[in-house]
Amino acid sequence: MSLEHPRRRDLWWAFAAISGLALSGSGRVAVAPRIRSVLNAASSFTYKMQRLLIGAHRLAPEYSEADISPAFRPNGSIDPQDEDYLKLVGNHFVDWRLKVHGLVEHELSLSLEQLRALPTRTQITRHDCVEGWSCIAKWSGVPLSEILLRAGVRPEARFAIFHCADTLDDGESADPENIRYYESIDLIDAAHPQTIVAYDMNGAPLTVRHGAPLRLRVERQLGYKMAKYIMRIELVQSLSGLHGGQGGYWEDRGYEWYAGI
Ligand SMILES: Nc1nc2c(c(=O)[nH]1)N[C@H]1C(S)=C(S)[C@@H](COP(=O)(O)O)O[C@H]1N2
Ligand SMILES: [Mo]
Repeated sequence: MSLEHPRRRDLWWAFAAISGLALSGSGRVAVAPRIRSVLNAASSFTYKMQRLLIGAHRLAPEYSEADISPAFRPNGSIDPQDEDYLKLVGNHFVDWRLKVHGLVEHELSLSLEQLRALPTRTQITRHDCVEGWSCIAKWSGVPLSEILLRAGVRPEARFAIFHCADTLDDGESADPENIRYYESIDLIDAAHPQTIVAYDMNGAPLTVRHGAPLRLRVERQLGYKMAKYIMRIELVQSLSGLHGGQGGYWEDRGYEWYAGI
């Protein structure tokens, strides 16, 4: 019974969402714009069904204040030395803007102040690194769906790419642009209620080691998906034209693109 219930609920949701999509063209059924845009963006019926059936709605566990780890381990880049980033740090990110571009109706350029004025979500979640450690923290930020709603996702878009400020020198690439950290998620995860771009950690602005001024939280996936030092969010149809073509810095080096927990 306990196994059946969520599955049936997801089936109903899939059915409702897809029939809603079919009817929405006639204007008779109002479907939440963010869900409609995600479903429009999915290229095939099979993709829609598969993605919905593995649980578009499932929430990652949330914890209480008492569970917050006393020390949250920083990992990967913790002190980027890129010149453009150091300039932004030097001026307390007053000149930093989040650019939202690619397959959108309206390009956005948002200051931290503007981001803080948008709807907020706070969540206490567990971060699992692929290396085998976990930490719990409280994250506050803007649901990515709220940003995408304002940018307007074009129907061809299927993925959101997060372009980061930090260069990881793997000694292999001659072009520094190829070794800037980047990550991507599909539009189902982009619309998930726990997918936020976070500016606060445990009630204080993000520190540099944890990704200041803005980092992704995509709570149903592993730590390497949680892009820190976000500079741009780009909506694209395909991941193949970008860097190594696998959708992320670590994916280009052999990690799974969908890093489900
Ligand atoms: N820009 C950027 N984002 C990144 C990384 C990185 O090196 N650069 N490392 C990833 C990995 S492997 C993990 S586990 C988490 C670590 O986040 P933390 O430093 O807040 O613990 O960030 C992820 N996001
Ligand atoms: Mo990680």
